[in-house]
Amino acid sequence: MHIKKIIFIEPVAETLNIFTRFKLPRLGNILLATIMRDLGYDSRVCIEKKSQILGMDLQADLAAISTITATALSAYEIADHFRARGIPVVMGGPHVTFLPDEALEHADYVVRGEGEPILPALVRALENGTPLAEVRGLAFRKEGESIVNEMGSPVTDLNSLPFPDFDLVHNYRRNLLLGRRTIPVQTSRGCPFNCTFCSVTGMFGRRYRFRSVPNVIAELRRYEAKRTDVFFYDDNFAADKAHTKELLRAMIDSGLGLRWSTQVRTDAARDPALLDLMRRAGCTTLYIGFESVDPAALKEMRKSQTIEDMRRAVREIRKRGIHVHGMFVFGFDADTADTARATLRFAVREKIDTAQFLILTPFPGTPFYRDMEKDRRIIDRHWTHFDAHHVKFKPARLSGVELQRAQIRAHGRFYAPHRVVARLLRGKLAAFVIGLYARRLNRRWKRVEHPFLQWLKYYWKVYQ
Ligand code: B12
Ligand code: SF4
Repeated sequence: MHIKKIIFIEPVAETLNIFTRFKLPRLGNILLATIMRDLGYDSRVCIEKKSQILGMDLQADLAAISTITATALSAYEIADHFRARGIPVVMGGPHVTFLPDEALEHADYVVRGEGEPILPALVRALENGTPLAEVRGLAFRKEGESIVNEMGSPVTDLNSLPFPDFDLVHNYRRNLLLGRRTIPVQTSRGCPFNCTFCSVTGMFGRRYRFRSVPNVIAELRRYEAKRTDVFFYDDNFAADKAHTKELLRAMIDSGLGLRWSTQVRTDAARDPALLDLMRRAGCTTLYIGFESVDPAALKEMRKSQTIEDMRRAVREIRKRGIHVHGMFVFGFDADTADTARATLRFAVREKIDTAQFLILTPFPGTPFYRDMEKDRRIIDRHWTHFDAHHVKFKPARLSGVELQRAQIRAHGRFYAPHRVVARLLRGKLAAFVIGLYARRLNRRWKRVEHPFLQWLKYYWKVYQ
């Protein structure tokens, strides 16, 4: 097979969530496109809604499609569309990594795990006609049967990866908000923890790997502070505190002046010096997975965090003028309607600036998925709704409708008009603006998702 042009595609989620307005792409496809461009292939990346992609006349010798669970059905339709035009399709990402057989109904090849070593090996094998069975991390079909090769190893030297070239993304420049755009930068992969609902460790492993400080600084120098905000895509930015401090000091010394945000665990706040450095290095927002205020639920999900850790984190971070975005999850076996009420009370009392109340979702590749699968508690596989905003499993102590309502109510109350205004009066302009946006989004979500709520009620009546 002769391959010259590769089109990389990531379908944008079809459902509404708080990030709908902010076009943040996942980095995988952009990195892979950069690698293939550097190897001499004509690479382009297209991150659009399915309808737009299907309407574009995209020509290529290979379509490389990325997907998470919520975008899997769109990705499959796009794959079918390319294959119908005689263009072979390779898929990758956390959904197909764990469900390669399902994906092979739509794709010719599936790459499982980190794609950087695997995609070039696949393309080489296709061009040279060498056996696909030798490409580790690959799944493919042979004489109608799926062959799933042994998993490949994760990238050991993250410094060996190129800096992602965002100019390869179709229309990326239009992603401006008030004249600025957010650039994703990943400085580490993997997480030493192993929360039951999270697919990060299954995908990237528990060994925490990071790029060297000079390597990260060299990438940051490419971005202009006047027009760019950075979002560090690390799952746990401060997993190795000594290394994180070294990076933060280098950011301060280099005088880059970039504003940035990232995700950390509450344990980052046990180290005041780390938080001070974060502030000085330009941190504006920390996204924290608080998950639950119920110690039984925290234990059930193996979060390794206490309520005191959570309180300390909010207090210490807010004290330094950094915006706290809290993420909570409802639906653990320990949860009742009271848990949702207690969570809301915590979020309001501790003055968390903005919050998301998500629904526990069985994502393939997680221990929670395996448990729900074993106990036949997954309702259906309409993957588009696996976006942490829809109930897709049978909770233990609530009905599906009660769980969904608890989540809707928590959002409604957290973003009640008097609370949104109170945040403005405390001088939290960003929390106020996001609050207004979240209120509008809530109303829209309830309108758009009315049929889903009706269906959920019907399902519980008929099948329970
Ligand atoms: C940044 C981020 C976001 C951003 C932007 C993401 C987006 N546009 O989807 C924001 C904050 C908006 C977000 C939101 C959500 N996210 Co998010 N997010 C991430 C995060 C932290 C980093 C993504 C990233 O760039 N990773 C780094 C790159 C290198 O990895 P990658 O893109 O997956 O690519 C590698 C491989 O997957 C593979 N690969 C990927 N694509 C392809 C394609 C081909 C052809 C090949 C060969 C290989 C390949 O090779 C790549 C290189 O190694 C990941 C966790 C993680 N570490 O990945 C979660 C993650 C992707 N998010 C997740 C979830 C659940 C969500 C939400 C649904 C819930 C929420 N938290 O609100 C929403 C909805 C998003 C949506 N699109 O609908 C889950 C997805 C699980 C799943 N199976 O679906 C993840 C994995 C985290 C987790 N806890 O499990 N997210
Ligand atoms: S939820 Fe966060 S701390 Fe837990 S395993 Fe996933 S990335 Fe690590």
